[in-house]
Amino acid sequence: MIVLVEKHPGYWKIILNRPDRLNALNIEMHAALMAALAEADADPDCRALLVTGAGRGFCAGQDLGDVAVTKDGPPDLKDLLDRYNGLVRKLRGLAMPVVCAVNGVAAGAGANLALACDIVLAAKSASFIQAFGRIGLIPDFGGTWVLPRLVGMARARALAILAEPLPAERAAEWGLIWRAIDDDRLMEEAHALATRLAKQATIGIALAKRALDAAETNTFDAQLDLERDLQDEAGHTPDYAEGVRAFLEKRAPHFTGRR
Ligand code: LHQ
Repeated sequence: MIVLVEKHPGYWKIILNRPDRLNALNIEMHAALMAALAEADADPDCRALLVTGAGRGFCAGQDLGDVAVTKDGPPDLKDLLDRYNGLVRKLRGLAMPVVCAVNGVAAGAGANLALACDIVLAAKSASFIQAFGRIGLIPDFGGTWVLPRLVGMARARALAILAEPLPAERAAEWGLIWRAIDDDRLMEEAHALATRLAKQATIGIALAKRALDAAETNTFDAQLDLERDLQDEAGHTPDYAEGVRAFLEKRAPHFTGRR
């Protein structure tokens, strides 16, 4: 299986599984990943995702073996990018938290796949490479959008133009990712985080994600209105009632993630 899905209590672990190619993305992997995301999305018992890679790499981006220029000219990159865009839109739009455990090198679309997730943990030995420039391409999979927002335009430009590896610890210092973790602790910590998220107020988290995404383009005034509307929606969830009740009763809440 090119993408493995492990079902844990409350969350699914999605593993990119082409370790001999450093989990480079091909059409089959795109389809499998998209199917796994859609299935997770449709399962109310799946309240968080954990995405990682098999073997020593996280994901080396597009499989370059599939996109070589032939005597007939370049492949249809527009068509390919439509696929990429569908996948990253699906991932970012998921109404649940997505943790990424970057277990090794994340290059090209592989780096931006990780950066599309909500909370990115990386092994200290891992690195992020905007490798596109090395082959004459531009950062895609949302890279040109997300990079300047995460690390500022000066660093985004240097990352895109120089295409040098950014080690995980530096990526955490720069705010590109949440945390760099000792290699031998990465998966344990990632599972602990997914377990914790699977017990949180899922709808509230989904609404917070929506608000943060909208903030990228909204005016302050428009964002205040959106916060009012989404807060109203959150305030009507059973998890809000339970959260306040548990606080007042001085006990831990039991959230269901249901409407
Ligand atoms: C690979 C790949 C790979 C195939 C490692 N493909 N085999 C969108 C639309 C349209 C067109 C193109 O792209 C895009 C988006 C993109 O993602 S563009 C960017 C594509 N990715 C890259 O340019 C990265 C290419 N890979 C690398 O630069 C290196 O492999 C890195 C720095 C990731 C890792 O280096 P090493 O740790 O030294 O490993 P390696 O290079 O020895 O790779 C291990 C094997 O994996 C090797 O095969 P082999 O048969 O020699 O063992 C590589 O050929 C293969 N591999 N990346 N993207």
